[in-house]
Formats: sequence, C-alpha cells, structure tokens
Amino acid sequence: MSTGTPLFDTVIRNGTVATAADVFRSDVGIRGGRIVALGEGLGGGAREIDASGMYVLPGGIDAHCHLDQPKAEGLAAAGSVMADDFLSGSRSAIFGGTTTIVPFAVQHRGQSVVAAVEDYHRRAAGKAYCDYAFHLIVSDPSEKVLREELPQLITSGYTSVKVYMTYEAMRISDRQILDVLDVTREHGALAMIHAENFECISWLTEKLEAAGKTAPRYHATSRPQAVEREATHRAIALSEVVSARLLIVHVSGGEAITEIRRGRERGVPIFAETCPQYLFLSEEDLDQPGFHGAKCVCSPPPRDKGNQEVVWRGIEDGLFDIFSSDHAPYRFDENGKLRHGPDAPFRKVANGIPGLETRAPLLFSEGFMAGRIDLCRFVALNSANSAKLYGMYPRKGTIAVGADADIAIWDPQRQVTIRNEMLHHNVDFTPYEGRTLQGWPVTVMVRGELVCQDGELLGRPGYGEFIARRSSARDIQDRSAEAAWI
Ligand code: DUC
Ligand code: ZN
Ligand code: ZN
Repeated sequence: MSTGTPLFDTVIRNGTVATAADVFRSDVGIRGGRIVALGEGLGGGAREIDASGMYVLPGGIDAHCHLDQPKAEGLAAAGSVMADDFLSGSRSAIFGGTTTIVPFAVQHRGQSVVAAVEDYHRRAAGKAYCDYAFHLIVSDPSEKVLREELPQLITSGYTSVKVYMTYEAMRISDRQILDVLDVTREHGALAMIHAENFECISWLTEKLEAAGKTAPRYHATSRPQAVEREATHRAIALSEVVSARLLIVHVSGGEAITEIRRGRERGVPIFAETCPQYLFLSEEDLDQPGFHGAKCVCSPPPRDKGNQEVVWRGIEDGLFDIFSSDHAPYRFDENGKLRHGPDAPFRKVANGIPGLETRAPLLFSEGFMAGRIDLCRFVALNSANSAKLYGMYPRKGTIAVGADADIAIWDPQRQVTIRNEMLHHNVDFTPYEGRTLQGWPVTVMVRGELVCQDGELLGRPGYGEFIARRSSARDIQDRSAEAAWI
C-alpha cells in the first residue's frame, strides 16, 4: 500500500453511480471541489467513503423555492413573514440531498430589478450551506427594466425571469408579458410563468365570500382547473406569438397538462414543472378541522386524486422537465398562516407550503423505489434538467469529470417516517407528516465538502456560493433539441 500523498481529497468507492443518461459501477475521485476521476480501483483519497449498496447521485437542484422574500404591500395575505431565510432554507435543502437552490429576487412595483437583486444578495450573504442562484420576478416591466435592467442582469448570470398572471400585486397584463417574453427571447433567458386567470379567481372569490364560504377548502373552489387551463393556454399562445421559450411552473393537473401537450404538438418550445404537492396532496387536505387546512393552501391548489395520477403520468412519460418544491415557508402561527386570525377567509391566508427537504426523498421513494420511474429519470427530474434549462450544466446536475462534486449518496434501505421535528427548516409543520419513505440521502457533499452525514450537520453557513448562470438558449432551442440533449 502506498504511503505517499493521497491522489484525491476524497474517493467514494463501490457505489452505483447514476446520471440522467447512465447507471454504472464506479468510484468517484474528488480533488479541489471537483470530480476528477471515475473508474474502478481508483488510488487513495485523504478521505475514503464506502458507498457499497448505495446510489451515488448528483446533488439535487431545487429550481423553485422562496426564501426570505419581502412581501409586496397590498397583497391580500400581507404581513405574513417567510419563516426560512437562506440559512435555514439551505440547511433544510442539504438534509434532503439538494445541493443547489434557486429562489427568487422579486421586483415589487415601482422598484428597480437591479435593486431587488442587490437586496437579495445581502439577504443571502454569509448564510447559505449550499450553492444558490437567483431567478428574477418582474412585476413592473417599465422601459428602463426592459431596455436596460433585464439585458444587463441576464448577461450577468440571472438567466430566468418569472412573471405572474395572477396576484393583485404581482400580475402583469398580456401586453406586458409579450414585452418581457420579447426581452427573454432576444437575450437568451428563459421565461417562467405562473398561469392562473386573475379575473376568474377574484370573481369566484367574491361570490364565495358573499355566500359565506370562506374556509380554507374554498381556496380550491376559487381556483378550479379551468382557471389554470385558460391561463396556460394563453401563456403558450403569447410565447408562440413572440417565439420565446417558456416554462410553465407548478402545473397542478390534467387540464393544464393537455394544453402543454397541444402546444408541443404545434412545435411550441414549452417546458413544464410540477411539484410534490400535486402528486401527494389533494383538495381533501384543505378540508381539515380547526383551520389546519390552511397549511395546504397554495396556488394552484392541490386537485383531486385522479389528477394526482395524471401528474404522475407526466412524471413518467417525460412531459415534465422540472420537479421543484415551490417551498414557500409560512408557519402555522400569527406570523404565518394565522396572520389574519384562525377564522380568516381563505383570501387572507398566505399561499405556500414547505418542501425543500422532502422534495427529492418523496420522488426517490414513490417514483424510483416504487418502480414508477428509473434512476436516470429520477436524476433528470431531481437535478440534470434544471441544470440544463437554467444554464448550470455540466458544472451542476451530473457526475462527470470536471463537474462540481455536488453529490448525494442515497441509501435505498433506509426507511424514514417523515416527522416535522426531524426536518431542518424553520416551519412548524410539514404536510407530509407521518408518511413513510423508502430511501434517504445519508451523505451529502457540496463542491467536495461534506455538508451532512448520517443526520449530522457538517457544513457551515456562508460556504454556499452564488452561481452566475449562462443562457441555455443555444443548447436547448426547442423541445426536439431538448429531447435529444436532455
Ligand atoms: N404559489 C405561488 O405562486 N408562490 C408561492 C407559493 C404558492 O403557493
Ligand atoms: Zn407561482
Ligand atoms: Zn413559487
């Protein structure tokens, strides 16, 4: 045995490695935070990790989460405060095998987008346990924003822009959406859209309130699938007019899915994201005694059980490109869901549920271990596709020589019953309480550093780096190119 200097900082031995394309037996040699060798019988490492019986997978990318997000004045649920900042949010992420997070720098009306980004950098500084990037949210696309700020920010690594078709304080008009899409197309960014019809929701909400139907379960009644279907159709048509790439976020059920399939059949480059709440929760979860249904108030709302199956089919057959948490952390207390009291009308309940830590384990257990998807598809949904679409590939999202050593080692034998007390976020509940999962990420590395192992936190706040992203437009122009590449 050699007594010389180890060749590697770390070697992970005897595991089964998977990428979005392949599953193979290999050791993984890591030096300087990157993967530098793959193969059997690699030389020695200063740290040796035995991954016998384990899956060695790219760390997850949660490409849709909300952390420490300042609220706009004038929102119905104004005043509710997000319980997770970059510290607790990223801590929770790594314990669930996620090594990169992409939350949102929000432009509120009248504000500069550049100022919103600067503010968000201050909020992240010194806190993150894992790497992070920012999407932009544009709620006020002024001439200055469209001509100066967005082009400058896209060039600087903020290559995705979300717009809303609903929420009084955030929504922009169809005309404004066209303007934003025109800029994202011209500068190679990816537009993301929250597709729900605002007028329908406010009309239905007023009718429900007049009839005294204000309990949390009526949140779902106020946002039926038609509301999402119509907006999805319109968003696709708008992107068609501009020839812009568009990603529909948090798709909840069959009717929006049908619009996405039809758009793709016409050759429109539409990408699609769904979230655990549309696979594992249903409208029944909004109908719990004692206002507890408020915990599951999110938008779009969870649908019925039949729709869960339709969403699963989209996970299985490749319709969905991205699987994100839409983590929006509001506690079940007076600063969060109960901000307007325990009998508040659903209109005043902060929208969102926590999910950074449970996202990947839910999909690993109920998707891969349950036999619904194979390991490559799990990797594609958990990280590779987000890395590709959001301009971080192949630095992130794969196990390859030259990639960052962002790695989660999953134990398929580990059975875990989810309890909120074991999670590392700052929310006081999880909608998945009591659900037993098969498989869990037991060792997690960010750029070669162990950040958690066997339930122990080893990372440190501030280790996480900001990732400036490139445009994915030349790699993924349309979905046929995407299909070949992804
Ligand atoms: N819906 C959103 O659009 N964002 C955050 C959470 C939610 O439920
Ligand atoms: Zn949204
Ligand atoms: Zn969201």
